[in-house]
Amino acid sequence: MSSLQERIEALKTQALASLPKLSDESALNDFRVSILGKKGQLTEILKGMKDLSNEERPIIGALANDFRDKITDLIEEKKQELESSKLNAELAHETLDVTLPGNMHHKGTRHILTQTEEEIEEIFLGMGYEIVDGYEVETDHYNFERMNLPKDHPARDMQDTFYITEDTLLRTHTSPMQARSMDAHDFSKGGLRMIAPGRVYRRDTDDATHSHQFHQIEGLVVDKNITMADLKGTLDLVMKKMFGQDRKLRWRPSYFPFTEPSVEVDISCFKCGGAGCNVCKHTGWIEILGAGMVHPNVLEMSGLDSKVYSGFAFGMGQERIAMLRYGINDIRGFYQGDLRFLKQFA
Ligand code: 2U9
Repeated sequence: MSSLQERIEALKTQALASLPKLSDESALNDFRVSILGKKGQLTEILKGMKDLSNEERPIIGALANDFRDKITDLIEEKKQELESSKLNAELAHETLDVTLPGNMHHKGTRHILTQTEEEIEEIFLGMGYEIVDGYEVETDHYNFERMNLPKDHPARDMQDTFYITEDTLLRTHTSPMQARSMDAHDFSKGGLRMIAPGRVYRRDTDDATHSHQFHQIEGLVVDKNITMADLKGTLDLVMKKMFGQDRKLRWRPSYFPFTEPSVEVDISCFKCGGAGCNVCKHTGWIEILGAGMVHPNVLEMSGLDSKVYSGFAFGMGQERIAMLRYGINDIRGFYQGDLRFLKQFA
């Protein structure tokens, strides 16, 4: 037997004995390099091939190739074995106990005023109204002048507010958005139907029923031939959707500078049906909103001919609606962020 053959056999014996003892991938890699690498033992042995006779060379070559193929296969097998036992060990270690209690995630809810607003918006969207969001900081012009409340008008006293400059203020109603919408609307393409929900401000002393900030939803319809019958029909439908199909509406004359004629609207009590209870203060009726036909001056200030165009407008307070509905007796609850209050309306 040539010495190369002996060396290959010896290497094979030694390699086959060591391979099963390897316990990790890094040791396996070192093992591979020590045999098959550029400076590995097999490579070193094969350098002696050049000194062999022509008869010996193919025999030793075949032996070396067999050994290289076998050890390469065995190394690959060992690699797979090490990988799967590593994975099994990790899986055994990371076992998930599905019986452990989870972490509680507290789910919030929309604020009761948001819920009230969205419910009313849905009703008007269904009737083809636009919803217009707008500025809380307004000009004197849009908040008062355009609402037919010139500088010396006594009704300004009821809507005193917070002034930023002499001409810039926190809006006292959402009406400026209606005026802005009228300005922007192209009446040659048809009438305007819109509601403007949002926060408004007034100079007030906060108590259970008053707040210096509250939320309104105002509506406006302007087109040719709009009459009080349209106003009555619309509000009758909306109030029935909100408070029940059995509701009756009562219309009382009133005064607002921006509407003429103006009305205040009561609904028959949704709790007692009109017999008298604590909700309706034993009158059978609940004051729910104000409304009227848009004052000709207000139309004219938007550039509309009040002999051709007419409109109706209305306004209601979101807090008042929610308070009546849910028996809330202190308006301050809406703004304090107390979860005990808010969670009741989940
Ligand atoms: C334009 C023309 C007319 C809006 C109107 C009321 C009647 C009204 C109050 C209800 C309770 C305010 O929240 S509240 O205090 N609102 O009674 N609002 S008519 O009239 C308009 C608005 C804009 C251009």
